[in-house]
This record gives sequence, C-alpha cells and structure tokens, in this order.
Amino acid sequence: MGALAPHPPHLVYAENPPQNEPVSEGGWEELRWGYERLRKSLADKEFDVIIIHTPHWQTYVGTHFLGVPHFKNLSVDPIFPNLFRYSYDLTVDVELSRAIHDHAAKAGLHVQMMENPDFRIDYGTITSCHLVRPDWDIPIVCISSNRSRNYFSVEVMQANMVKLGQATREAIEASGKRALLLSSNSLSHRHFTEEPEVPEDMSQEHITNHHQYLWDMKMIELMCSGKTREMIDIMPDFTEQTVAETDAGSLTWLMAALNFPEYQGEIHAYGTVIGTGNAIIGWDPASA
Ligand code: 2X7
Ligand code: FE2
Repeated sequence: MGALAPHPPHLVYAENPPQNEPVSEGGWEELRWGYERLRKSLADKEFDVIIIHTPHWQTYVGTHFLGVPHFKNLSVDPIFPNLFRYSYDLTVDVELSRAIHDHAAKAGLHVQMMENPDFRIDYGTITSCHLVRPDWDIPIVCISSNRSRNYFSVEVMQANMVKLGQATREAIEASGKRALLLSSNSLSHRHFTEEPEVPEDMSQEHITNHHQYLWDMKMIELMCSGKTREMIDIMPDFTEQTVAETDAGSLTWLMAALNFPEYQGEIHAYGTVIGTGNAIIGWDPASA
C-alpha cells in the first residue's frame, strides 16, 4: 500500500505525544483527524516495513539510504524549535534498504548507503512515521531526496524518481515483504513568513492564496480518480507555480513504485499549515 503522508511538525506538536517536549492546546484537527482515518484504514493490514521518501533529508549527489539498524536521538526542527523537539528511537530494515540501493544502482542511478551511526534523522521522516504509526513497532527504510530539480529541472528529477520507484518495487517484490510506502510531502508550499503568537491559533490558518488551492484541488482530483500518469505529466507546472514540495520527488517516486495506480486514491483530509496545502491520501491495491 502507499500513502501521501505530509509532515508539518505542527501536527505532532498539536497531538502532544510523550516524545515531543513542547506542549500545545491542539490545532489542525482536520489533518489530524485525517491521519486518524488513514491509521484506521491500515489497522487490519499487516506490514513488515514502512518505506519513506523524505524532502528534508536532502542529498545533492545521488540518492542515499539509511544503512544502520538503530537510531536514537533528539530531533529539533531547525525552523520550528518551539514546536518540535522529539526524542526518537527507531529501527531500520537495512537488508531491504540495501536491496533497493542495489536495484537502483543497476538502473543507473547514483546511490549510497548512509552508514554514520550518529546521523540525525530528519523531521520529515519522524513526523510522517509518527502520524502513520505512532507505536514505532515496524522497521523503516528511509530514502533521501536527491535535489536534481535544483541543478536541472522537475523533468530530470521525475525521470530519476520514476527509475527509483521502479527499483523500489522490484526490490520489495524480490524480498517477499509487505510494505507500506510513504511520500512525505505537502502539495502547494508557499507559506507565511510570520508565525502567530499562539502557533495553534486556528483563526490565523488558511491557504496562502486561492491559486494554490485551485492547483491542489486539481492534483487531488487526478490522484483520487486514478489518473496518476496525468498527474505526473502536469507535475512540472504544478511544482513551479505553487513552489510545491513535490520538487523533492517523493510523490513521483511513490506513483512509480505503485506502478501508477489507475484505481482511486482515498482522500482522508486536506488542510493547511502556515498556508501550505496538505493532503492525506491512501492507495490500496486491493481496491483495484
Ligand atoms: O516542512 C514543513 C512543511 N512541509 C509544511 C508546513 C510547515 C512546516 O514544515
Ligand atoms: Fe516540509
């Protein structure tokens, strides 16, 4: 299965889990209730591994994969240290991580295993994984986002992410494991530059502009009606015009790994966080 699982740290802050130090009065319920619905849709499935592609582990030379079995540390969001200081403790399926690495290398991609035990896990990975599986009882595979969009274009980035998605699928199939794939990103991403005095003051929250809203709705409509190839085709325009977080390639990777679903994606929520557009959408091949 797969899901679009955005990672605004505000959502973890609003939930007040024991791992996060700052304390909130709530907020962003629409999205948090959406995550609750996504978790319910996954509750009767068994997964061996969660595979996540994250915009906030950025690598400029190739794609990197976590290659250490266990990480435990404190993650502080660099932009929102007032909201996110999260103590994480997670395990990695290094075997599958390496298998995806090897398949991607065979496909001609530049890849590397990340084997530094002191590496700090990015807040995108932690937030999406926490909201999808707060028990942290399943190992993860974590894939960096190669910033080829910055050096080249959205088109070059997408060509690479389609290869990476196919390599991911091949490696999962060869392993026989049951995987949940997460694309950890917002959609439109033009955001406010000032934070309200009370961050969870919901009277301050709305999409930055109507143009972003219309673009988000277009992308959601395509994903939810099984027109995922068409969605990938308009990705360059969408990404440029809404400075979307799809520039990291996570969503293109997910679509390729799921083999461009023609069945409907199930939308669990759409909501804004500091003006960005965020959709929670699940794809279940059993519904094909
Ligand atoms: O990283 C993020 C994001 N993608 C969206 C909204 C708010 C904060 O952080
Ligand atoms: Fe982000």
